[in-house]
Amino acid sequence: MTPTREDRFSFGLWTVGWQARDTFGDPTRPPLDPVVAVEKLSELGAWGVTFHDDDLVDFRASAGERDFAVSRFRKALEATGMVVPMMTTNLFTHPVFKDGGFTSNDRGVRRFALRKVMRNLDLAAELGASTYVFWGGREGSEYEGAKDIAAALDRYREAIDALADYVVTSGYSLRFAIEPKPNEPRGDILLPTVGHALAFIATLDHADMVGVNPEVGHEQMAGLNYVHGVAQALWTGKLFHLDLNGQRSIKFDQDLVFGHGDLLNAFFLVDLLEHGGPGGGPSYSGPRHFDYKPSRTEDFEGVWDSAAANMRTYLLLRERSEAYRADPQVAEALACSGVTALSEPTLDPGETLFDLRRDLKSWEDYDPDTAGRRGYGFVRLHQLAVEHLLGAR
Ligand code: GLT
Ligand code: MN
Ligand code: MN
Repeated sequence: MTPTREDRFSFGLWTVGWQARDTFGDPTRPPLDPVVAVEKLSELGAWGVTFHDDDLVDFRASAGERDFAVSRFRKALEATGMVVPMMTTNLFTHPVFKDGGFTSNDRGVRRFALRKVMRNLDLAAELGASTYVFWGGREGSEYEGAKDIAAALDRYREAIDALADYVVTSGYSLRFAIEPKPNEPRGDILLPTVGHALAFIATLDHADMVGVNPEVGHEQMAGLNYVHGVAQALWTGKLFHLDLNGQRSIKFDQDLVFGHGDLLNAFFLVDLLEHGGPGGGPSYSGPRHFDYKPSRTEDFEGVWDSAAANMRTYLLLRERSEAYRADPQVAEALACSGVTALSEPTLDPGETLFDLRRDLKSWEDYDPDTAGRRGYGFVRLHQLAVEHLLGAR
């Protein structure tokens, strides 16, 4: 269960570097040097590190300070072999963004936000990142009357279209991934779920280069099933990246260690990512990215323990999912439950609904009462998953 580079585990600098400042309390940990983060994560077996512009160097820093920070960071990457698979922009901390970046009611703020993203896109291309994430935590409102939602979506689209155009024109090979979240810090955030984001993406000029970055806790905050959201993103070819962590039910964003929330959902997630659906649906080959916050109670030892825990839990779940898949009783239960039969198209090849109307077996001779008495055996199937998860099989 030792992570290797092939596992493609990555962490945000803002995760292990979180100083644990919350709404009610001061930081409980000192700042963490990004270079130390790279070195420690590398030692633990991670493959990549991701960051916001301001995680590395404050956006108000001078050109000299910025160059110095970037070159130190680059040296740490070269020395460890760590890569930067994804980068993103902080459009939420500074007061200028209190009403949003791309969708602020203030046009000057919107133009400033575009500039802040552009300069970091240049750096992302320079560092070889392949994905650029957009988490619009401040794009939203507390009051219905305070935001014209149609106009805000127009401005959001305008921003993503313009930035995609900038990437294409600059010859960068970056793809965008929109990260949904229902609320926090705003009362309500635009593009609150995977479904909203997918519908928005379909309206974009460069829809082909924009996908989603779903986070476990964010879907669960909305009471949604993360595995279902990820499966639909995979099905549409839009799972460009993902944020793994843990969440306990509908409450504030907890950002717990992966698996420390809904463990069964995490099991089925790993099963889906690694193998695709039971009927052979698409699987995922991108980074396994952890976006968690080491709990406020932890010192630095706890920070590194929790970073390692994310990867170890993923590997344990992967091993459990392989045992589940290889179990002949599971195969039999899947068949009895009709799970695998769902892959068969409902109509025969070339068959139309006019042909179906002539098939007496489909209506005239079909007995819905008999069909309605069928047991699906889903509980037995699920218990097999629980037993594999508990190591009982
Ligand atoms: C922020 C947020 C995360 C996002 C990050 C990307 S920043 O910490 O809580 O979910 O993925 O901007
Ligand atoms: Mn996230
Ligand atoms: Mn989160």
